[in-house]
Amino acid sequence: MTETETVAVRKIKNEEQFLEAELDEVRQLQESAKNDDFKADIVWRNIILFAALHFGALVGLYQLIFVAKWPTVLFSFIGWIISGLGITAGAHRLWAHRSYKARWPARLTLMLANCMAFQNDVIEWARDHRCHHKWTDTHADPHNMNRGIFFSHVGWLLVRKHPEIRRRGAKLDLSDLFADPILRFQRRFYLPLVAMFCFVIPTAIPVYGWGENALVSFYTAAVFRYCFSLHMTWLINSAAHTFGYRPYDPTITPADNLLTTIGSLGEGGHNYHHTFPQDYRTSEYSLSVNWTKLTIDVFAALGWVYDRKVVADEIIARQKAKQHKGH
Ligand code: ST9
Ligand code: ZN
Ligand code: ZN
Repeated sequence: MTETETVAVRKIKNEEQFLEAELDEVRQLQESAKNDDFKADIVWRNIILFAALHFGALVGLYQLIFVAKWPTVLFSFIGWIISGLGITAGAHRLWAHRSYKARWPARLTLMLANCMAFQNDVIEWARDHRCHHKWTDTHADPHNMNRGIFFSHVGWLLVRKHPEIRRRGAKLDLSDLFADPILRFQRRFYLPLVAMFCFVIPTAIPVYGWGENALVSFYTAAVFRYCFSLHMTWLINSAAHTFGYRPYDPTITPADNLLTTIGSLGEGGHNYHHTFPQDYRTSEYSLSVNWTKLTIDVFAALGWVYDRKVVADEIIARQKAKQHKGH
């Protein structure tokens, strides 16, 4: 064996050992997640704020059905799409997974849409999401499914985080996120940006655009739209980790689910996504309702984004076939 070959073999062996150690760590975490008696500290401030938000959203739903002018209804619908894209195309596919590259006009647009979604700044969102993928269903996963469907849906936002999240999360490399001046700007001015893009502007447009009553506008286009979009997002952590098909890896909780795909603008191919997180489509199925993919493709046609990563069809087919061997 030549020296270069020996070095290459040693490198592969090191990598194998490293991967084995990582797997062991995840297995240990999964075991401890199943049987321990960790008690979480309730954050009453969040419970009160979310209760108020849901009360406001019910008022908004009533007004949307019985009171609001039809352009306000349409505008609330568009608000769900725009803010949703700030999460799906922005925080999720671009920043958390780096599944494509974006020039500044796309990053700025997505950052502002993301402020409309008000789901924590992108750096915090992507940090939690990287934890979710690396340590899925363990105590280091912020919305660990083993703590129940309510916890993974919203409960995780109502209690202090498990110390394992902070401990393991501190090891993540977030340098790419902090290197983006648009994300540093968002983090620095997050609350005023959210106030403007999630509440003030969505309330003002119906009022000045077509003479909607200001309160009706606030409850429908801001409060209801915000609360609805939150649930559509949270369903990916709860429903799409519970119900559906698991063609790519039957051993994990994430599942492919058409209903959550519709509500989340194309994010419900969750078994696929956890198997191939680097694919900018986040799903190879139900592409017809994958509005996020469509948007990224339109951005690409404008020259705003490039280098969209996809997993080759043969690899997808092989992965699927592997699961059905012997069944
Ligand atoms: C919201 C987010 O709703 C929803 C995300 C859903 C994700 C879904 C993913 C699915 C795929 C994509 C599908 C998209 C579909 C979209 C469809 C759209 C139509 N690593 O948090 P703190 C450290 S947000 C490393 O205060 P507590 C760190 O040092 C809703 N370190 O912990 C941190 O300090 P800093 C609106 C971490 O005190 C420090 O700990 N927002 C990590 O335990 C303290 O952090 C809210 O409601 C980590 N992962 O409080 C706010 N995490 O940040 C809710 C923390 O300065 N949040 N550290 O570096 C809170 O109030 C609090 O976070 C808490 C925990 C009470 C939950
Ligand atoms: Zn997931
Ligand atoms: Zn993801």
